[in-house]
Amino acid sequence: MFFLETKMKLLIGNKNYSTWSLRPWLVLQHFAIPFEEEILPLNGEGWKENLISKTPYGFVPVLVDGDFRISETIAIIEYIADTNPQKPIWPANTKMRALAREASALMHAGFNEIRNAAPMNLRSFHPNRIDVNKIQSDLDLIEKLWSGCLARSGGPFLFGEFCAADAMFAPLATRLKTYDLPISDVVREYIEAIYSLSAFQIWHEAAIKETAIVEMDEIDFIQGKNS
Ligand SMILES: N[C@@H](CCC(=O)N[C@@H](CS)C(=O)NCC(=O)O)C(=O)O
Repeated sequence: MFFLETKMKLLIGNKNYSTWSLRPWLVLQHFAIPFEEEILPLNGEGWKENLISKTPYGFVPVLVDGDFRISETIAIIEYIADTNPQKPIWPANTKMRALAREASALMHAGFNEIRNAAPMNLRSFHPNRIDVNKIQSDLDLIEKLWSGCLARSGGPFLFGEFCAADAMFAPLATRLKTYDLPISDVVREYIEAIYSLSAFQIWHEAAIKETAIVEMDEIDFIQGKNS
């Protein structure tokens, strides 16, 4: 008897802008888990209605595995890890795994200053546009968290080898670079490790070819709105 194994599908937003989509996509790609992707644009007429019709709650990413659909980035990554126990998606050591989940939870629930002020925009470079005073506490937390993890693991990633926690922080790493924010050498080196990852490079290459504009993620729009 033959069983036709269907590939999982990840529904994602525009690669230039969609931070949440990048995270599970990186996990699937880096750990060589077969998947297809479908882009649901976050721009253009009727984009939200399209999202609502194709996703459980109107947001991407969503992982589709046969007739099963799961949304929320953390839940998606946990599902990928549970269904691929042979892949080191989380650190093997129980305490390190707990700390990697702690870091991921911090990212999922926090860093609102920098998220609001400096949207991911992979094809752009916007130095001197962000008022650093307004995001200083997030920058301090990044320094503390990342340098602590890197000192403990020895790098190049937060827990040594690339894991789900690095995928969670990859969009934040791009924001630090895009807006040329003040960071230590340790943090700069970590950002370079993310940019050197072949899975990230594949996403990045596709992102910078995109031409669609998501206004709410453009710094001119955000700063115009807030001024
Ligand atoms: N908490 C969600 C956040 C998902 C999210 O906000 N996704 C954005 C794209 S990066 C989205 O779908 N935006 C559509 C909207 O704002 O209506 C997760 O963890 O996946």
